[in-house]
Amino acid sequence: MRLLNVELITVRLPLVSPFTTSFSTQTERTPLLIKLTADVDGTEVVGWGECVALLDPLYSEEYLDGARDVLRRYLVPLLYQWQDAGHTLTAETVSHALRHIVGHRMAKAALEMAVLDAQLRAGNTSFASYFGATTAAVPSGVSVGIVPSIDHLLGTVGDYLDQGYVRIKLKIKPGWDVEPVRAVRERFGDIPLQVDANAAYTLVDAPLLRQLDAFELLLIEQPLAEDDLRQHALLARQMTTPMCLDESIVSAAAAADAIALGAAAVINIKPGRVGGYLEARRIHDIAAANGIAVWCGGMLETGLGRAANAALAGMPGFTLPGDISASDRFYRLDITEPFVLDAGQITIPSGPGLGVTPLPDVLKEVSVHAETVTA
Ligand code: SMG
Ligand code: MG
Repeated sequence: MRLLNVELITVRLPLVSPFTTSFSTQTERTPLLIKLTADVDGTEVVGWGECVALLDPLYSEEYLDGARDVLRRYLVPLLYQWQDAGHTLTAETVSHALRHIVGHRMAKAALEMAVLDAQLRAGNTSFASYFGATTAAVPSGVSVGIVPSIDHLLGTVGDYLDQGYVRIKLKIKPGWDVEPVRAVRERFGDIPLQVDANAAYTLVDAPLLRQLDAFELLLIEQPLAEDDLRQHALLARQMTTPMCLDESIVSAAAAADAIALGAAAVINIKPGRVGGYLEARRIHDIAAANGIAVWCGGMLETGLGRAANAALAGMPGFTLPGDISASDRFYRLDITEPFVLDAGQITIPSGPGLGVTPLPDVLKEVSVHAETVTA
C-alpha cells in the first residue's frame, strides 16, 4: 500500500460509572484514534487504529499527549520514509520500519493496527481469519473496579452475573483484597473469579496474598511491580493461586523470560502493551508451545479495539475468558455499533478488516482534537 495521510483523532467518552483501580479513578476515557488513508492498487482505503494509552502515565509510562507526539513527530514520518525508500508498506513491515524508536509500544501498536485494518479491508479479509481464529464468538469476562463498600460490590457483581458475564475479575489493592474476595465467594459461590492488583504489592505482602489461596481463584494478576519478573517467580512459589502477568509482559521476549523463570502460569495479552497485534500473536504462540494459558486483557477500548481484541481472542490458545465485555460496560454511547452480550459471549465481527467503523455522527460529537500528518 501507499500511505496517503494519517489523521490523529482524540475522542472523549464519559464512563457509565467511575472505574477505580489501585492506581487511579477514571471517570472518562480519551482514546487516540488513527484514521489512515492509503492507496492499494489504485483504490483508496481507510484503516482504523486505536491507541490504548491512558490520559496519564499511571498504568504504564505511555500517556495520551506523549503517544500523539511520538506518532506525529517520529512514527508516522518513519512510515513515509520507509515507502519513499522504495520499501513496501504492509502490517508485517511496520514494526521493522519503526524499530529504531525505543519503547512507545502503545503508539506503535495503534499505527500497525491501522495499517493492518487498511490492508485487510483491501484484501476483503477479516482480522479473525488473518489471526486464524477458530471460534465465531468469545466468552466475556468483566473487570470490576474498587468500590466504596462491600454492599456496593455485591450489588455490582450481582448485576454483571445477571447480565450473563461468565467470569468476574475484582480489582484489589492493600486494604481491599481478602475481604471483598471472601464476600463475593460467600454470596455467589463457585463462580469463575480472579483478582488484579495492578502492581500494588511487594514481596513483603506474600503472607497476606497467600490468604487468597483459600478462595480457589482462577489467577492473581500482576501483584508486584512491572519490572520484577524474579520476585513474581518467588511469589508464585509461595502461592497455590496461579500467577498471571499483565504489565510485566511488554514483548514476546518478556513472555519467554517470564515463562522460563516460572513467573507466569498465565499471561494476560494486551496488544497495545506489547507493541501490536502481531507481537500479541507471537506471545500466544510462545505460550501455547509452553502450555501457558492466555487471555485477552482490556484497556477500556472503543468498539474499534474491542473488535480487534475479540478477533485475537478467537485464537485457540485463548483458553480463559478475557476482559472483552459489552460496550455498555463502560460507554452509554460507543463510537461504533455497540458490542452486546449474547449468552455470555461477544460475537467476533466477520466483515473485512475490523468489521466495524466509527459512526460519523458519533465520532464528530465526541472528537476533541484532530490533526493530519502528511508526507
Ligand atoms: O477494558 O474491560 C476493560 C478493562 C479491563 O481491568 C482492566 N484493565 O490492568 O487489566 C488491567 C486494566 C487496565 C486499565 S485500568 C484503567
Ligand atoms: Mg491488569
